[in-house]
Amino acid sequence: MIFDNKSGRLLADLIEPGQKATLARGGRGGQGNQHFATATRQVPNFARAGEEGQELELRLELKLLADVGLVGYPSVGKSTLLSVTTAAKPEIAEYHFTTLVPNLGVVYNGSERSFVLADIPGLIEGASEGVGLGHEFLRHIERTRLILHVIDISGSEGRDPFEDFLTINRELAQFNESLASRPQILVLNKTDMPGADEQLVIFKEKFVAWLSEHEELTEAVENGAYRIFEVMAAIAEGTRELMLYTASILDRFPQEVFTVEELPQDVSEQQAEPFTVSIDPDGAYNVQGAWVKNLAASINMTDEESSRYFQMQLKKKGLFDKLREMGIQDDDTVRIYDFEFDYME
Ligand SMILES: Nc1nc2c(ncn2[C@@H]2O[C@H](COP(=O)(O)OP(=O)(O)OP(=O)(O)O)[C@@H](O)[C@H]2O)c(=O)[nH]1
Ligand SMILES: [Mg+2]
Repeated sequence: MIFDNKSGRLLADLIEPGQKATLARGGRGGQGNQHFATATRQVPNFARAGEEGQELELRLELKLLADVGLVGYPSVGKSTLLSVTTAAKPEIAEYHFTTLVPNLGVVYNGSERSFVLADIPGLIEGASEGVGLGHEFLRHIERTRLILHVIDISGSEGRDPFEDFLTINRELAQFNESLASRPQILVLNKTDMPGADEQLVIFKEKFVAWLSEHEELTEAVENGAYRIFEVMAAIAEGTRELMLYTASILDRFPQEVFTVEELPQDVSEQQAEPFTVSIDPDGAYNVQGAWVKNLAASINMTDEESSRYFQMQLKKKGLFDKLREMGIQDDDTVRIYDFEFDYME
């Protein structure tokens, strides 16, 4: 995604390989002195400098293009899930924030639709305000169609699994409302651990109550989201069913489309006024503008032919008409950047 750094406007959103966008145009090229050569003037003393191009300060943002994103607390088993369902080999360990950068894998499901699965670093409370690592990576799941919300259902780290679910959802909402409304599938992992069975019962009760309070999710539920899958990622138990199901409902959920704003004007429009004229305190007529500046810079004023060419260009662009309109008199001074000359009707 390419943003204008000053205004923050999104100027281009490149999502296909090889896609291109022109954001700043170059100026018209210059012409060397040979361009002005004639039979009698083989080595002209003047050339025309090129026009200035457009300048823009851009901010480029990389976003992974995954269909499905894995989110959850640290150490709940996101990377483990990625490793048993794709060919990716992410690092897996029992300490928090094992995953430091997002990992991608492709889930192949035989004849079912294959899809790209993104594993991002664990989120913790406060991630959207910069605590923990996850905030940096949430943008990578902004384009996903579906989120697999992984939860340690055994509560092995002493947290309440349902509170985890709510906390992570709050994190998503704080980062971006549209991420909060991204349909989810709940992946209750570590069902092999002590305590998991009891927690499962409690979790499901709370979840059913929660769902009934969220009418805005009805459509997503009807399309197959907000189902619970119980897995043991470590031994790939239940993971194949999970991925087959994910593939089967994926295309019911669209990928978020970002609005690209209109490109800035091109150079010719930007320089529609070739010059502006103002009157300096000393009474001189001051001519300014990119076009005239370029022209003046390219002219060798000591060369008679060159200065004639310069005057002809100014006349063509209507400078003298403009000066007359402003009431210029013979012997008044005209100032064009480094040059000054006396006006003579
Ligand atoms: N008992 C049990 N342990 C599991 C299961 N799945 C994963 N683990 C373990 O949980 C720990 C964390 O797993 P990871 O896959 O690294 O967790 P993560 O969510 O990617 O963690 P971060 O990258 O730190 O956010 C590892 O020690 C895994 O072996 C499971 O089904 N049962
Ligand atoms: Mg991980």
